[in-house]
Amino acid sequence: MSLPAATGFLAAVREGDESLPLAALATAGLRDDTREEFEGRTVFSGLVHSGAPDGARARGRGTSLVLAGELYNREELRSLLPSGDPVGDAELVLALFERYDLHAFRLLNGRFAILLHAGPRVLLATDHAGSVPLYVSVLPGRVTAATEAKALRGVAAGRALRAGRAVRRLPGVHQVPAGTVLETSLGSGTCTAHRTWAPPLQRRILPEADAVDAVRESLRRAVRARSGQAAPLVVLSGGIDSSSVAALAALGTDGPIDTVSMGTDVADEFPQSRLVAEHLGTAHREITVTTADLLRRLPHAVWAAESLDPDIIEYLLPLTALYLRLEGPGRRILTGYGADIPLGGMHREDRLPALDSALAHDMATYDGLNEMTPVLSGISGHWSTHPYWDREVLDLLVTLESGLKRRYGQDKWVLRAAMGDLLPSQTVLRPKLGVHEGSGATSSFSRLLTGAGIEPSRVHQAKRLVVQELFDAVVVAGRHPDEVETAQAVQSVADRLGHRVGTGS
Ligand code: AMP
Ligand code: PCX
Ligand code: MG
Repeated sequence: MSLPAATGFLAAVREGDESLPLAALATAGLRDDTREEFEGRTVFSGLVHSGAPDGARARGRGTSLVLAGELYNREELRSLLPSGDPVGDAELVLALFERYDLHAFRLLNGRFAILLHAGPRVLLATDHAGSVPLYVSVLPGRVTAATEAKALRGVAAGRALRAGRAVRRLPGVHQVPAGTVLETSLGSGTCTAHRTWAPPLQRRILPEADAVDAVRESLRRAVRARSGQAAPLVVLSGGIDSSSVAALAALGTDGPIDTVSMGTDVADEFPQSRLVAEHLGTAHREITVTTADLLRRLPHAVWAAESLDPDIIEYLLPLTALYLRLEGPGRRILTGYGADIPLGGMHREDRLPALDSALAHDMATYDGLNEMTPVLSGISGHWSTHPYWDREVLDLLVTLESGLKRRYGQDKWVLRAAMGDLLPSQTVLRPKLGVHEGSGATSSFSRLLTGAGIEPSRVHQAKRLVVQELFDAVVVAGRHPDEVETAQAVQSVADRLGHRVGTGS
């Protein structure tokens, strides 16, 4: 099986046998809706799956669990249990829960969202990075949760939870924080958040060679754990992050892996990615999206990511457009996304204190941005995964002292040094170019706004408002993004901003 058993869910636990309208998710795939009774409680689960939904559910004595996503340290986890026991990831987590209770979630390295019901307790768990978003609405006797906020629009307004993050204009809907188990008591609806992972604050000192070896080995394991049975597909920009993932995936796969690079009519990184593809002998494809089509995908990016951050939406826009162009059966996609956060790659100056500050800030603020949501590729039936945000890789990269990250005038030095022998030297030395720059997404979006009469100084503010407008349409109002026009949202924002200037308010 190349995709996880389930890639998304909507689930509910009710006291009594109330029925529940099971709403649609943007994540594409087969749908399996199940209803089970447990001593006066009803558990519903609607899964988006790829042919074997049973692997995403587990049932014990008075307990049940649904899991969207996958685990990356299965062997380690199995070693904690009597041999030959659980098969699927859902069963594995439930068996660990029986042994460790909610502390089981501290053991997991994965990309998942989980609802676990154990008698009157309902636990909602995210992975360390919150990489599979999880939303919840809680009322006494009723807990409803989903991997997409829009699936909870029709649910009666839940109570305000201090333990979660309120979602814009969806009263009573909260997002479960990253690396958290939210423990709910079904009868009273009270919630307690238990943190299961936190970004490390300390920094480690390692000799160059040890740091380089550790980075190479941990990244190799993360890529291997994510590669699946069939050849994976790597979304390749030809930068050091994605090229390293492709190189390690190729090293661990019999036969060629697949790579794909996207560009637009204004910008692409085709020559740089072709160089890597040829070096690694991958089956490589180039996909060109016109700028008009790229901008038309803004509602889809917001629909999938459910993010209100205009910068994040700009990074995700070209990837959304790329995934939507990948036809055929669902693929397992590896990306280099996220490397720049623990390595300070977006930071373009030489001073270490500034690099450390940027890193500390990024590690303290990633939660809730949804930049690694699987829904981005899920809307076209694919499954994406991010080796740099593997729990072990991330712990290592964050903690390395910043002098290993910026060294000899290079950014992300430790990664470049670790991959030196597997990639062309041009690739190893290539300076960072963000996906929003390499595809022209930032400049195209800016031009769209200035073309609508928005002053350059207000473009960033206008982007934020356009994203909010799109969020209100495709998440809050539940409209399909094919029916929502970017141009209309831009016009409405231009009118609002114009009006404010005109009236001086
Ligand atoms: P970045 O860190 O900005 O290069 O982008 C994050 C990730 O998105 C990269 O590591 C690649 O996996 C992917 N990506 C970026 N640009 C492209 C592109 N032009 N074509 C395909 N994938 C890309
Ligand atoms: N990236 C980064 C992520 C950047 C921003 N996220 C954050 N600070 N939480 C990466 O791939 O690491 C680019 C384009 O660079 C997206
Ligand atoms: Mg990158």
